[in-house]
Amino acid sequence: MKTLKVGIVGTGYAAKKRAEAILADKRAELVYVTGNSPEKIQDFCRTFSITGIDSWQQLINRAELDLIFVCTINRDHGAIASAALEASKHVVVEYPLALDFSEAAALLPLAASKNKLLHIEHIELIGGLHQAMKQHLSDIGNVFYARYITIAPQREVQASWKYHREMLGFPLAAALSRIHRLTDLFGEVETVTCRDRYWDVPNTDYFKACLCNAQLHFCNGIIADITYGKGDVFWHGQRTFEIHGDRGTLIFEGQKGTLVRDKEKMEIPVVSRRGLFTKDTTMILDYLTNNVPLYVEPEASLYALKVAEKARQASATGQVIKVISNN
Ligand code: NAP
Ligand code: BLA
Repeated sequence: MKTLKVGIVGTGYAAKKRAEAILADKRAELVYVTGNSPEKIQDFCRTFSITGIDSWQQLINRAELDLIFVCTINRDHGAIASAALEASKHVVVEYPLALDFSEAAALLPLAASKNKLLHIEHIELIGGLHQAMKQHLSDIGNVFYARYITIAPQREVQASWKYHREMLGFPLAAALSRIHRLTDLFGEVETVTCRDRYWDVPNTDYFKACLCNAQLHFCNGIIADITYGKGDVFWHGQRTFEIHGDRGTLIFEGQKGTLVRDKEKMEIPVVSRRGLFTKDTTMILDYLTNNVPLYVEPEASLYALKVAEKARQASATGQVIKVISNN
């Protein structure tokens, strides 16, 4: 069997996790990497004994490559994925597929026309928290309300892509897993409201903190609140997911899960968040070598991105925005 030759765009956390996973799997061979700075590319090449390339445009056109991992800043995902598909490569993108919904939507038919894989990583779905939540959803009766809060305080915020409006994108598109966890559990969304706020660094596109608060009204009547905040205005970190049903409540605080019912309070074990990029990489190679179906379809990621786009419109206009499934 031919080994799949792989190129990676990016040298950060996700890229390193991918490189480790590829090196540990005989079905693939890591060949090239490119990134944002020569020093980081060089370090990466030294660590993984591979070859550095100056630009992503050159990398995706290397004839010997079969598979490209897009592990760079959100702003560039769509352009790189598009060019890589045009060059007839299989493509894996760390979420989001693109920041712009229409740009992302065009990539699905492109992948199909090229007969190539387009996989958008959504490691949150294969993580312990989501699996535990799914497993226990039937224990709480009819769900009517969910609340998902992630707040990450950060002292001395540096000028990085994660605090830059264009490079990061709209917070709920950038942190797409927040919406995606909910659409995976509860299905289609009818309407969205949203407010966001930035604490800007004057005269730049950088900010030191942001807060984004959306409410999703699902077609089945469930209401869900999403709060996403990060930066130097926050002093207490939080990662809380609550689901309220008419027979019980599921509460996850960090990795600690609890089921509350009547007089009963039961602890729910949650598997750690480590190893998810490896799991995702293994499943990609299972698909490409043995046709084993992947755990998520690009359509599901695209739908979450559509809801994020509607949330962006809601916050820009202050209006309730409809999310209609056929546009
Ligand atoms: P990261 O560690 O900050 O790495 C970011 C990469 O982008 C680095 O190679 C960095 O290069 C490069 N970069 C920074 N500024 C750039 C610019 N202006 N132009 C071009 N490239 C630039 O971030 P990460 O956590 O790996 O995230 C990468 C992607 O994976 C993001 O889309 C993120 O949403 C997604 N993702 C990450 C995780 C996770 O657990 N980390 C999970 C799901 C999805 P330099 O260091 O040389 O600047
Ligand atoms: C998601 N983690 C992300 C994303 C970024 C980071 C940029 C994508 C955007 C988002 O959903 O917010 C970055 N995460 C970090 C950084 C740390 C971190 C810099 O925890 C610093 C410690 N990711 C990691 C580490 C783990 C990790 C160390 O960098 C866990 C051991 C897991 N990150 C992780 C998971 C997701 C994610 C599971 C998917 C999002 C989710 O679960 O909802």
